[in-house]
Amino acid sequence: MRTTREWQALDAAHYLHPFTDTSALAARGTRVITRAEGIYLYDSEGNRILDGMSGLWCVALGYGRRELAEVAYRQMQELPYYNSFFQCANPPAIELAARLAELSPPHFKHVFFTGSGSESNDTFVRLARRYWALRGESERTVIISRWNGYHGSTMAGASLGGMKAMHAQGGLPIPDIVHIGQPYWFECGGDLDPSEFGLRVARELEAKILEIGPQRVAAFIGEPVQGAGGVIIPPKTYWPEVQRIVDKYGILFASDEVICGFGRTGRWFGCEHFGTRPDFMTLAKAITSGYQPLGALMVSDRVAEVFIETGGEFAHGYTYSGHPVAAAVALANLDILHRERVIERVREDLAPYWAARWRELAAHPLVGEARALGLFGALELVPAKPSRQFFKERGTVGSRGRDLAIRNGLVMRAVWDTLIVAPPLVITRTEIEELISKAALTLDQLYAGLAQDGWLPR
Ligand code: PXG
Repeated sequence: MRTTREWQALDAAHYLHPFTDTSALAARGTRVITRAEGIYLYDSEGNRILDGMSGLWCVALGYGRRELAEVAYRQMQELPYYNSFFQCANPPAIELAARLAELSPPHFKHVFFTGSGSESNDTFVRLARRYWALRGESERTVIISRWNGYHGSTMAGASLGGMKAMHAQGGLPIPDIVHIGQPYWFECGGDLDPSEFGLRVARELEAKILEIGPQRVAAFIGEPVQGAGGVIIPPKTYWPEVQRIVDKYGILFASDEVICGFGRTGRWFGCEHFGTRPDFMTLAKAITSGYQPLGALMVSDRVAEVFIETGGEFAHGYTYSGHPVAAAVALANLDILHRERVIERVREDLAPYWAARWRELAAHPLVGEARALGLFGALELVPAKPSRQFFKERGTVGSRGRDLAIRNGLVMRAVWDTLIVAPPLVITRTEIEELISKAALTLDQLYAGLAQDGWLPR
């Protein structure tokens, strides 16, 4: 085995990391994660770290599930790969298609397989535009999305996303993708109460449709809860109003379930938690608990019927669409989610406990708001409560908090000055207590450090 220093040197010499400042990382040295068990990661220095982010929002069942490894091993021996292009399929992919149809809301019976969330969203863009073309409305090409949404890193995924820093690199968004405001009350709500704000921001969708011309709008896409944007839980009024508007204008609606899908909210899908009726669901991440890369696009009957009845080839697909090993692992992952009643346990037992404990962190002088839903958590760090003003150099305090958390043995993610967590769905109450106490310790240390450095009002 190499030493940490050797790995860091090789990494710095050759490895370009996603969403990373390469020279800063090279100076600091990458953290090498060597193994994991349950909800804990172990790095090459032997540190044990509670994984508050489920890998990257995906490891729902936690690490070290032998059953998933064995299924992959057997499938690799039986049939490691074959494509789904030339009138072929394989048993795990067929079984998974049927299983997803069974799990999804009843108006979903068809699925298109991909290798990731980004590819699922790209597939949505192509399918939505093709749907309108098949219906003889080929001028309907515009897709409406939201600022600060995250839908992936491919050209279409990053275009749908509302991250301006991503658009600035590489000439995005691609044509006919436009953005409206996000339901982020803490930052954007001003003097409105959350429910008024939820309605106001939902109605930006209607205003945008009218501005573009309803006959030009193909679809709207949104995450039920924005994950990478900072665990933004919309006011209760938001989604019903969005649903009313997409229904009124008959435009297609995609629920990006890449993070919310498979139990994060306490329901199988985030749209079920919020009561919306999307035409598409984009899936990835926890579909395999991250043990294999896999994505999928669920297609509603309304859309699938047009494709099937009109016929003709949909000229789109990936080498790994319907990968047999990924599909076999997904099936086993879904079996375990059922057998261990993981999602029911989140909904009925863990989520209420989690929400109560997490929201207590709002008593800390640095925390302007502590949001929780299902097994999501977010802390808004502010210099002076109850004002919802952020720190001046936005992002510095959050990163400092995240670094302290790691030193305390807890992975949290910083989105500017919002600290977020989304632990594995199999976390226990005792482990929740450990997570909360590590988060509280981190807040205390951060507060003391900021006070010392003159960041806090006296
Ligand atoms: N949609 C949503 C809602 C996502 O969160 C994607 C699509 C894209 O999935 P792929 O599999 O192509 O990465 C995502 C991915 C973060 C972070 O820092 C979040 C994601 C990816 C990378 C980083 O929170 N989510």
